[in-house]
Amino acid sequence: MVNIQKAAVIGCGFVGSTIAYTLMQKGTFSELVLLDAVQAKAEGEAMDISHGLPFAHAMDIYAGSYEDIADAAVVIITAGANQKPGETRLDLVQKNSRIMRSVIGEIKRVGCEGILLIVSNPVDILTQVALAESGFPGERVIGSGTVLDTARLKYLISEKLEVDSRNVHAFIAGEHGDSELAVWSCANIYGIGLKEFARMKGYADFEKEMDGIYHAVRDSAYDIIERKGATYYGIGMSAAKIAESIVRDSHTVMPVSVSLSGEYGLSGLCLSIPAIVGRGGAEQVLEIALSEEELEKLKASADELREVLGQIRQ
Ligand code: 6V0
Repeated sequence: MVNIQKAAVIGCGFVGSTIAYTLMQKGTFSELVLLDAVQAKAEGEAMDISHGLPFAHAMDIYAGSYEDIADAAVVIITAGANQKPGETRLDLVQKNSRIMRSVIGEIKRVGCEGILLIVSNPVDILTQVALAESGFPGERVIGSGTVLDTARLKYLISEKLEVDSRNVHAFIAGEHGDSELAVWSCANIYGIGLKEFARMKGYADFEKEMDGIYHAVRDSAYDIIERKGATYYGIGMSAAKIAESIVRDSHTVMPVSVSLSGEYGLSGLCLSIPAIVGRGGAEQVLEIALSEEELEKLKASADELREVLGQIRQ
């Protein structure tokens, strides 16, 4: 049995605790279970976040066990290790894959039937690991993918064009990482083509600005980590929005990381493509007419992910 009013966050570091805090403020769920390998961390976060409840919505937030999450509708996984000095990216992938497998093993053991929302990095690889390990149907295992990158893209476009970021419709697809791509062919401001809108705002040639925006989006995490050591507010809002779309069954279109089965000629891996997100998870993967260049970039991004998947399977 799934309790649609209940969610769980596994891994209560910077990211997990920020997601929990965001969910508390939004009042999306009535029960939120926090879990961490360090039980005291989950307990401390549950206490601290609960102290905001008199200013928000009534709900129950507590540090629990895997048994407590058996009926959660959404299980958000942020557990993971950070890269240590001297450690390669592949070492980290292997370490986090092991963590993901053990977390999924516990989720299966308690018979959880909720939607898994994977946030730990590398998110596309770990979504694939979670999918394979859980044996759940593809729509029930979602990665936060490029939802955060898309928010960054919308924000940077809005800054450049001096328009409300909620009027910006544009998205990032592919890997949540260096090979991601901006799908400019679909970008518009309130239905007005991006370049046409830019012309109205006095840009004779917006192409150069678009290139700068893409690079700023792609390198955002590096730029933030260099300054403050971690990123968590943007992903907090992104993951909360995905969870909200599931619990409210809102059928929101978002570029989540999903298992592809033939769409865009790709299969056997997870990457970000706009999908309709509702109570069933990623209910429909949308096959959008991409430009030839975008399709090529998407396939190149898939190749990068396949290479890493091949290495961790060895
Ligand atoms: P953090 O602050 O080190 O927190 C990780 C937490 O996971 C710690 O509290 C650990 O104790 C806990 N943990 C480790 N192993 C387990 C386990 N087996 N079971 C339960 N808990 C465990 O890291 P932070 O919160 O900053 O980042 C978490 C993950 O999110 C990392 O992989 C980041 O790279 C990733 N991010 C993903 C983003 C995205 O867009 N998908 C964005 C930002 C960060």
